[in-house]
Amino acid sequence: MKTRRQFIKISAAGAGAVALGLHTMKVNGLSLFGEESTEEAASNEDMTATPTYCEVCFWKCAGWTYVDKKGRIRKIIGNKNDPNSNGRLCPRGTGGIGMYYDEDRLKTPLIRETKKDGTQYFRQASWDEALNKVAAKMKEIKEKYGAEAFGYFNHGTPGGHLEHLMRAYGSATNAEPAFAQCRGPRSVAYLATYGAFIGSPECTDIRDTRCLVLIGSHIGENMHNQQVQEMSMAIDQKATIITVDPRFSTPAAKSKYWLPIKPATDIALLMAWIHVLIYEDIYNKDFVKKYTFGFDQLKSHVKNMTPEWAYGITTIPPDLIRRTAREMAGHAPAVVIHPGRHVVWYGDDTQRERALGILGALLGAWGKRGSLYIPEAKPVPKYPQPPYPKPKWDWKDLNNGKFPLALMGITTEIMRASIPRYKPKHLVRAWLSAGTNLPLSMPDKPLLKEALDSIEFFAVIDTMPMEVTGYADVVFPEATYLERYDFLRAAQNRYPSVALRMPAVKPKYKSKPAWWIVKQIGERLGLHEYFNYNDYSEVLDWQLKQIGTSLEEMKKIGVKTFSRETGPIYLSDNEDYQFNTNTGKIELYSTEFESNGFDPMPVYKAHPEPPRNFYRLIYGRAPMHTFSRTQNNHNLWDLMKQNTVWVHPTVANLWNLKNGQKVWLKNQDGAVSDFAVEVRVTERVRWDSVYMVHGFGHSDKKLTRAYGRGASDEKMITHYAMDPIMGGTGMRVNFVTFLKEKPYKNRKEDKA
Ligand SMILES: Nc1nc2c(c(=O)[nH]1)N[C@H]1C(S)=C(S)[C@@H](COP(=O)(O)OP(=O)(O)OC[C@H]3O[C@@H](n4cnc5c(=O)[nH]c(N)nc54)[C@H](O)[C@@H]3O)O[C@H]1N2
Ligand SMILES: Nc1nc2c(c(=O)[nH]1)N[C@H]1C(S)=C(S)[C@@H](COP(=O)(O)OP(=O)(O)OC[C@H]3O[C@@H](n4cnc5c(=O)[nH]c(N)nc54)[C@H](O)[C@@H]3O)O[C@H]1N2
Ligand code: SF4
Ligand SMILES: [Mo]
Repeated sequence: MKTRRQFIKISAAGAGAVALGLHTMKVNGLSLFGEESTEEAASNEDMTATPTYCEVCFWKCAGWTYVDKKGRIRKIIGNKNDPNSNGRLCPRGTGGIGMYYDEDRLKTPLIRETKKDGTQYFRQASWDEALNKVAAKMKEIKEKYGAEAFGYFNHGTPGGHLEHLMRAYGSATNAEPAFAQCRGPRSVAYLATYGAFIGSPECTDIRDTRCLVLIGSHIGENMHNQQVQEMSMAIDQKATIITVDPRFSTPAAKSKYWLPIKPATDIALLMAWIHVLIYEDIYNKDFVKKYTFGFDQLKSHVKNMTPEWAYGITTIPPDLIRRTAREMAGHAPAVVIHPGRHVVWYGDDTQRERALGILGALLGAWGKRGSLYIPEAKPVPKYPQPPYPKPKWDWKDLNNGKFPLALMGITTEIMRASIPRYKPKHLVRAWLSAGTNLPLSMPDKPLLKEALDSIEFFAVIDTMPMEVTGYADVVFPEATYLERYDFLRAAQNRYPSVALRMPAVKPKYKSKPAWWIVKQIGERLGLHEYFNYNDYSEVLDWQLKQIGTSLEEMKKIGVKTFSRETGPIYLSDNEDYQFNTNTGKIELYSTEFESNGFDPMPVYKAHPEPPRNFYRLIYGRAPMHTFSRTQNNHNLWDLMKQNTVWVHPTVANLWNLKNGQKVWLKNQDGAVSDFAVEVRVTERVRWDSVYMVHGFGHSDKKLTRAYGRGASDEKMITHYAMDPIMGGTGMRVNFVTFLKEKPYKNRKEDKA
């Protein structure tokens, strides 16, 4: 029997918390160094500015890092030529310096050891020892079971470097939470409907829209920079905003119409809107005739999906459904039906995304000013290296014929394939991860724990002692984004642009960039031809020269924009456009779904209701934090230290809960929150739901600021609804109740 993989709280021994000896400087109200200020602000002339793009979230805004004469990072500001940021960073981006100064950072490589009494702990190791250990394990796995048995989880830029190593090694057994826990359903639905992706940054023409329709998307709390800026322009230009959300979100407060929908019923509302457009004859006939396929089938499909029918399901009055549909039609085609981003809600999410795509097509809201524009990115040539070997099997084979339209690996399936009792077609024996904190981003903790107990080996590349590093056998400390070269950012936008990230300062402690870590491992595996450079700057310089610039020039400008090569941003009226679908048209009726045995047009199906005394757990973002990665960043911690649980006053009365009272949450499967969370009594959430900001409730003590603050939504998500089309895990299918008494005794670490 294998011993269980104990979660190790990284020991402070030798990792010594260092007094920073730095003083506070405030930028946009953020204290950058986390201590009281006596320091004079340095002027820009006294500092050097180096280009970067932000890694605090995945919008990847480009900016400048300012370093003073003493070599200290003093501020990060946006790059004016960058379309993603227009020269302004969001609070998280400005506070990104806190990632560099965080004294809890991983400082050296660590290796798991087991004492005679069975307790496990981390020992500091040299880079050589840690790299040798991982390379030896990779060799062993490859010899015994094939490289494919080494699975990996990746996200963000470090994840990209890890992917390069693993593909060169021979494995494509990978998944990232950014697909099956985020935007996977959107990608699959828009590909089937329009033959194209929405992409990131989303090609939403919010800046010039007349009507913005937000289904859950909580822009303003979801701080994706350019979208927030464009929404505020749209508000200034008096565009109509329609927000559908069971919670009075930040955009709901700016909206002409707020539709406080009963959660899990959006498909019914969308189909009723489609009904109104068709049966009131206010859809865009020319567009539908010219560009779409399956209108007649759609028309008869929605015949009975009237606003009165939807009212009974969604609780939105028929009159309001009609008025909002007419409002959209009145502004068409300058309407943005926002496709959302984190869209794994109820397991029928690909169908809901299809409904959004269909609604947009009926309004002709595609390729027109103020709707969805046609984005373009600059293709950056691949550095000359041999092609990757073809794995004998990959992530697709682990789906066992399920989820036929999945475009990327499915996290939960790789976990299941790591557990022998599930008798997977291929057993995954070891894992690597970079840039993802699986214990806080994956539903079904028991599955993750069982998978971790089953695998032979796990190595993690991270910057912080996060929950994920606690389960690793080897931990590699990565340098933060401010201390490293990285891939070029070739963002899609109205105009293509490329941005450079370069080190502003040397890596602190013994941290190293991911590109260096994977090169070291690769070379130990004999994969030299895939790492045919000494420094990543050589790769960048070569790539930049292929696209008409150079590293030298980019160091001065940071961002280069290019002219478009694929045609105009908007479609002209007399143009004929072939969509990359089976029929060459926008498929209102999806031939792809039909041939795979799925409903060719969306159908509303009822979802389970909360049991008595339970409330649906819904969650979202707060402007000053990103997922689980920023809670320990002192700048952002200053702005928001914990989450709360939003409870409607009726429910608060029923339970006699007071504002600010601490409670524990328990879900339908008996999972209890690790820490207490404060109640926020507010009419801004429906009575049938409670709301929490995701990312809090950290359980690793080494996160000295974030530990024990608030509760983790993830801990309450033991149940999820799999999307049969692409494997997304619908996560808003859990119900929680309140515990007023501490559910555990004598726990030293409990702060409540
Ligand atoms: N319950 C619940 N689950 C969710 C969500 C939710 O709202 N609620 N959201 C979902 C969504 S939309 C997404 S996209 C995923 C995101 O899920 P993840 O990809 O897991 O993102 P994070 O939680 O931010 O974890 C990022 C990890 O990367 C580390 N990190 C940060 N910067 C660097 C770096 O430069 N180098 C390295 N090597 N590591 C770094 C952080 O310390 C952290 O451990 O989560 C999904 N899961
Ligand atoms: N500040 C900040 N910004 C971020 C991120 C971050 O971590 N921090 N992460 C980024 C990433 S990767 C992503 S994917 C996006 C995610 O951001 P979005 O794509 O905007 O995420 P959603 O899950 O749609 O938004 C949550 C909203 O959905 C509402 N909601 C819950 N249930 C339902 C329902 O049944 N129907 C409807 N109509 N609404 C419902 C909630 O009340 C909440 O207001 O945010 C991005 N921006
Ligand atoms: S939106 Fe904010 S956190 Fe995200 S990349 Fe831009 S500045 Fe950074
Ligand atoms: Mo996401």
